[in-house]
Amino acid sequence: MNIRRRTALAAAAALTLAAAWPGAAFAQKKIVLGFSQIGAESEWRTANTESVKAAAKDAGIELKFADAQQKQENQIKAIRSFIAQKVDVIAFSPVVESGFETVLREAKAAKIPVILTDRAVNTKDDSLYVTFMGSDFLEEGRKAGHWLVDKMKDQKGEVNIVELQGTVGSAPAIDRKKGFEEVIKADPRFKVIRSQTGDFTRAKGKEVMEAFLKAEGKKINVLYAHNDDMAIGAIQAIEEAGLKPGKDIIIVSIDAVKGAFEAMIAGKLNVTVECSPLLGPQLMQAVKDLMAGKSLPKRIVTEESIFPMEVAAKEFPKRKY
Ligand code: GZL
Repeated sequence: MNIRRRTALAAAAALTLAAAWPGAAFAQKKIVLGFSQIGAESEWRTANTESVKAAAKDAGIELKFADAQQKQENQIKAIRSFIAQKVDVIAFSPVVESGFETVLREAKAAKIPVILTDRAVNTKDDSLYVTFMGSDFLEEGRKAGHWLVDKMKDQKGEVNIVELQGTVGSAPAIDRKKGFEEVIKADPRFKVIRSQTGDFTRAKGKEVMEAFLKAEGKKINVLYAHNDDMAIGAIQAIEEAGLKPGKDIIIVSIDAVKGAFEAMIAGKLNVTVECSPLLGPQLMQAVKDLMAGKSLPKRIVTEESIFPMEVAAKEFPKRKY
């Protein structure tokens, strides 16, 4: 039975009961949302979790929250558990783009709608999810590329770039790499001389940057990090190598979390492209609309900005994550 029919029947039943038993306070059945979160790998992810939990509370939605510790098998397990519990809606941020089709088919067979938040899945069958809400990662990569091309416009000679990629196979890592390269390929001075995953974490970002510095040393002009946490880890490695982050090595990053603003104010990070984690309110509104039988757009894009170090001190007090 589809959502629309189920909701109409529930409303009719409630009205009948209310008429037969006036004065009884019928508490509207609470919507139950099952949410599978990737983990707690970065400041961004922590802010995203806080936004989802606070918004569920404000919306009066019962939230069943599962943290997957960045493991796909844990997300699949959580989604199967939500299906078994017969939740009303399932939402999740897929840790990687592939490998979710089977479990999404199981949710469809159980007539439980699925909302993708933050990251997308790579599927030809878009009936497996109702909507995907989140950033345009390709555009974030392009913004990073355009900022760097402009920053280096008067620089003579080669611009040697090392790249810290996000989680292998994840939508943000794939598209931030693609969008950045789309822009810099127009100028032969720009060369990505090393590129490796730092898995979106500070610890791995530092470790990989140490290896880049050992291999390439003073040849490195620019670091492009797919998120601020890896950039902050890399900043530690650059300083431990006796170099000045933000000066000897220009650093371009993405997310615009608090740590990035603190690094820019200290002159150690040059720019961060905004990627908002504050998806909670939008998600709860989508859940409510879905349960009210409204249709949702297939894609809801979050509008975002870019913050160079020159504006960091002015913008920092206004930041919400
Ligand atoms: C982007 C999000 C990424 C962030 C990282 O929407 O999926 O995952 O850029 C986070 O900080 O770990």
